[in-house]
Amino acid sequence: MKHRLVLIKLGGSVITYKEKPLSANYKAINNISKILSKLEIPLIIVHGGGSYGHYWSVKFDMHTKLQKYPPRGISVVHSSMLTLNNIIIYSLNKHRLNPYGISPSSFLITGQPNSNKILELKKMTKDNIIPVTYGDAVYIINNKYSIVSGDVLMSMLSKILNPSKIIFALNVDGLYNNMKEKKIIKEIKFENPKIYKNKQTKINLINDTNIYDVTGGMKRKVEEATKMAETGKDVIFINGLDPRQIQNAIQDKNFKGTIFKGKI
Ligand code: IP8
Repeated sequence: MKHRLVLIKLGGSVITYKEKPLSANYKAINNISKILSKLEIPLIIVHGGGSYGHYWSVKFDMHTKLQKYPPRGISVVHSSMLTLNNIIIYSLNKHRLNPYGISPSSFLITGQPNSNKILELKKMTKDNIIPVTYGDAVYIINNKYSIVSGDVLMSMLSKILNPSKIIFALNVDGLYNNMKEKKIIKEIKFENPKIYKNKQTKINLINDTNIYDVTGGMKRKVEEATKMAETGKDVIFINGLDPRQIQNAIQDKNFKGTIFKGKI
């Protein structure tokens, strides 16, 4: 097996029903597991909070800002993320893959990525293991905590692991040109960082339909994708509810979605 690492983020809106507290989309999770089980590719999965982590974060008024939060909130947010992580692990296992749940606290020190710990994840993929990490409530410093988004973890991991593919599985087909026409923007080129950033800012305002999201929804994803593209990596947005698109994107086939072309 050629060692081409794929880093994939399963969005909370794909793996859960975001409007319904604590409800996993088992069908979507199983469909994704099924597709992944056919691919035989070294993989690291990051997943979002959806109606698990975000639901409790909103209840306890917790967000990405570094501050002291109620211990009950920290515990309940984390516990709900463990539950969701376990649902994904169970599904991947059922499809005879070898997932391994990893708390982001195990590779973050004072909120910063620890390279050695992160490099271990890549080493694990060589043993046919799939590390599965997630956005979470994380201890940062001086008894202050923060909700760390899975999107931010994607940037951190990609910087250190240099994956061959970076994929965000969303509940939409990609970035729309506008909400009226809903035409998918196929490619966003990084010709000129300034134009590129302006383009992003405009796009940011589009297709953010999340009712509750403490980490920034689509806007955050676009920001993180832009950061990754800035380091020369292509980033792909596809619809995770249509897992064939995940397969197509991973196997270099035509896919329906948006590609942020990395800066050359
Ligand atoms: O859904 C946030 O992760 P995201 C996780 O990837 C929590 O932004 C705990 C809300």
